[in-house]
Amino acid sequence: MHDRTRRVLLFLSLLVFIGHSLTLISHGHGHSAKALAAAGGFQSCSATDPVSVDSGDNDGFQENPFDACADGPGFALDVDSGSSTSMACRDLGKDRQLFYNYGLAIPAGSVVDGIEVRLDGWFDGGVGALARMCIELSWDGGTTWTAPKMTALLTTAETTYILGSPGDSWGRVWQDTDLLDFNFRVRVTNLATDINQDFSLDWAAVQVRYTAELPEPTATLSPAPRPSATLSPAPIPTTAASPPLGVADVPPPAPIPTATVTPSSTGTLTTTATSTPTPTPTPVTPAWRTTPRPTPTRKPAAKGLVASPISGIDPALGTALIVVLLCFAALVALYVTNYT
Ligand SMILES: [Ca+2]
Ligand SMILES: [Ca+2]
Ligand SMILES: [Ca+2]
Repeated sequence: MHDRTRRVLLFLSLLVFIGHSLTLISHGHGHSAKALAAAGGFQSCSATDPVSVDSGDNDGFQENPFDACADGPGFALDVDSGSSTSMACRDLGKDRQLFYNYGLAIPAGSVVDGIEVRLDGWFDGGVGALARMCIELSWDGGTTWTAPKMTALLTTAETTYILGSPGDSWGRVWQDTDLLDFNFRVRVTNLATDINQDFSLDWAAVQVRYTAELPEPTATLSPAPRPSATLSPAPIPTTAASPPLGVADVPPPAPIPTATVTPSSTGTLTTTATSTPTPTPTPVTPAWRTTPRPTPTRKPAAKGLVASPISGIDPALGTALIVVLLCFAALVALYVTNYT
């Protein structure tokens, strides 16, 4: 295959390759933002305080309250809870305890789908005694509270109660900042039909389920990879006059302007093999690394003069040299004639 043909084919292949890369890149854009639903698992508090005003005995879980910030081994205890026998969560005669600093931070702009509160609790029981626990949530440090939710009736064995659900946002739309430690609070209220009941709480945990918007993928134009070696090497020429494949990085030989047009035996003018480089084996580099060779040109001879076939000397200059030589010869002849 002729060098020029190979170069053209390689150039077209590169164009197709680059175009395909750009198509793939353009198809990678335009994704719509995706939403990611997530739940961080039940989280433990790291702070707790009793509610000391209008809350029964005003001492909440007065024994080991911080033990309710971990699932085992200890537990918080509210002895002889409350000062009333009401079973209403907002009754002022009930002991209450705050739990907070849950570390519930979620990505800005996320939508809170649901909040679940887990209570591992029990009570000491008694003939005919009924007991429950209530949960309320605050988003402003305890100033405002959601409507309360109650557990089922407690038993005398530790039992896990889940209040809320993955899709229950407790009657409000939460901002992501509402869950930050300085805003979010859990309030536990102990209800019993007897003011001598003891309440035990092993763990008061919170899990938030939310949907986060994933950021739009950044559009970046990556450069097309360099063509691999399998694309580039040209097939080995089959003509005898073609130079063999050799060591790469050897510069190609300078063109030898020996191209001549000679009549063939058929009488038609054809370009003979003399227009090709010397048959001396010469290494060539792969096609993609070679630089275009200058095309040998043959200047037309000046009218009335014979073109210098190989030397490359300008005919006009050759003529001038001949004239100078003839003049010099004439001077020598004159000198010889006059002085010998
Ligand atoms: Ca108490
Ligand atoms: Ca437990
Ligand atoms: Ca515990």
